[in-house]
Amino acid sequence: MPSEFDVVVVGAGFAGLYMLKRLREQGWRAIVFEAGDGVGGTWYWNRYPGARCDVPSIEYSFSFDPELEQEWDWKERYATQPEILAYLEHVAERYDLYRDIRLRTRVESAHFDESSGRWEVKTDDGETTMARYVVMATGCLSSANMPDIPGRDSFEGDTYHTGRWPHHKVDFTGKRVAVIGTGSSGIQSIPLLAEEAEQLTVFQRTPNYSVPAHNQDHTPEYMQAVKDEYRAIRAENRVSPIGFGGRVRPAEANAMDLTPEQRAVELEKRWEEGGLTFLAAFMDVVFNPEANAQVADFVRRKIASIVDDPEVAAMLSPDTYIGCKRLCVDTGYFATFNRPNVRLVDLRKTPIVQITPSGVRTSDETFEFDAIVFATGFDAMTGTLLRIDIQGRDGKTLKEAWAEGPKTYLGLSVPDFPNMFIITGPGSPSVLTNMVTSIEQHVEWITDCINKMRDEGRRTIEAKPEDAEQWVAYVNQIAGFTLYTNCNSWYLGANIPGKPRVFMPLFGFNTYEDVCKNVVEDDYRGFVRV
Ligand code: NA7
Repeated sequence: MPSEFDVVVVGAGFAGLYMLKRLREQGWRAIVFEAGDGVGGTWYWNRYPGARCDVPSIEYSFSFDPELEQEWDWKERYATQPEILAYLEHVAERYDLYRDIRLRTRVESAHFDESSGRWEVKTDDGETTMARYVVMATGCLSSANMPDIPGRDSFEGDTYHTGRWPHHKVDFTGKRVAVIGTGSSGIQSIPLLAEEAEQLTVFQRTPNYSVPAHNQDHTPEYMQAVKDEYRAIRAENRVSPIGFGGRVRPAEANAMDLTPEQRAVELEKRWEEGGLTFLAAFMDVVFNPEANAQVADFVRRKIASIVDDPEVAAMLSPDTYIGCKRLCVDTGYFATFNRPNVRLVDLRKTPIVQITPSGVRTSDETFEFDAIVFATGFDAMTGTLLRIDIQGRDGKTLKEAWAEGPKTYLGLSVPDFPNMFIITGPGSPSVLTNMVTSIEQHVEWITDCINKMRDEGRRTIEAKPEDAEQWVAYVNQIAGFTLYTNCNSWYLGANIPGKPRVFMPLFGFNTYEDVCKNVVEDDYRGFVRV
């Protein structure tokens, strides 16, 4: 006999944990299925050396309970993966969530049963669960991308992916190590791997912009000052376009309205402050190519000043718009290339031809390695959802529905998939924001929505196809005002061969939240509710 619940939640990261807490408070019977051995989602899997959040720790945390934020002391400006994981485990224990979380249980399929108006969810332990609602709390960066390089599996040394790092300490002492990929995960791990490995060879396809983290320990006085003002900080984040940085000086001018000297002063100040809000130096950085070029040039000059060898500095200098791929935040990344045991290989000049049993062959050279680290990212935003066999009305699969790219209404709901919600799905601000702010907003919206369904005695809710079409067009129209669509980023699905190129996240958290509220006030405009 299948088990019966009101709601199945898939995933026990930030999103799944808060979803469960909230559902339980509202009297729903919910169960969470989680493939990992523990809670934490992204922060459970990404255990590579140097893994940290690039949003300040005091903001990358739950705001839903003032007591929780008062009792937790964040140790550093940017929290490490172990600290974030410990926080999420604390949350799971504090609210007694574990009793409704089934760990080591992967959801294989979710089919909507037309006659009962319920979802039939099958898990890899052979169990079937029926539920009125399904909430996909599956995360945006949870399906590791292992590129299909010829000979990949023939390598006889050790192979790692940053997003699937072992749970034990990996010791690279005395080893010849390759890193493939220079996104955020590569940029965070390379300085630490270089300290340990005998030789580190970095295979770079696209150079990336990175700004210094200037990470530091929090003093007790600083944490107390934050706690004294926490409510105000949270409120500011909730009306910010990126869901954090409410206390950071906002941009005051367009870059091109300033003199070169004024621009340099502002950029130097931001560089010294460190962090992602470097991009907020001027109002037009992500909108105006000329303004963007000023900021990009500044970073390229910084790279040239840090890296001793001009040829290596040139290889490390990005030539795309800054911010177009997610900006990275590092500790000593560029300086790492001054170490005698570190070498950079430019794959645009000499691509990888093959992985061999003993290493890597490029068009120019053969390398021998003891270990290869794939820092090659994720099938972002849609990968995890599409790996589950999800079927809505009339057996329509999510794969079919999204053949030309993801189509959602508000990033929350998909036509023909009634009573299924996605937390921070494609078409919502998600990865262009502080994920925790976006997650909280979605969890609260979904709970309010299904509470209202219950109050009104309704059985199903689903997005109207025409509203989803319009929403996708709107998301792309907004993206079109920015420079975000101009490079091969995972925002666009361009990192995965064959993936449709559609800009997936929506720029502007605060305006998005207003739209979500208006939809509700307008009697769930764009949804069919029965
Ligand atoms: P990213 O940012 O997607 O970076 C992946 C890197 O791997 C990037 O440099 C890619 O080059 C490179 N890559 C991917 N496939 C290949 C192949 N086949 N050959 C060589 N190089 C390859 O993933 P991260 O894990 O670093 O970061 C993801 C997010 O996590 C990040 O944005 C933060 O939000 C946190 P490319 O640029 O595609 O040429």
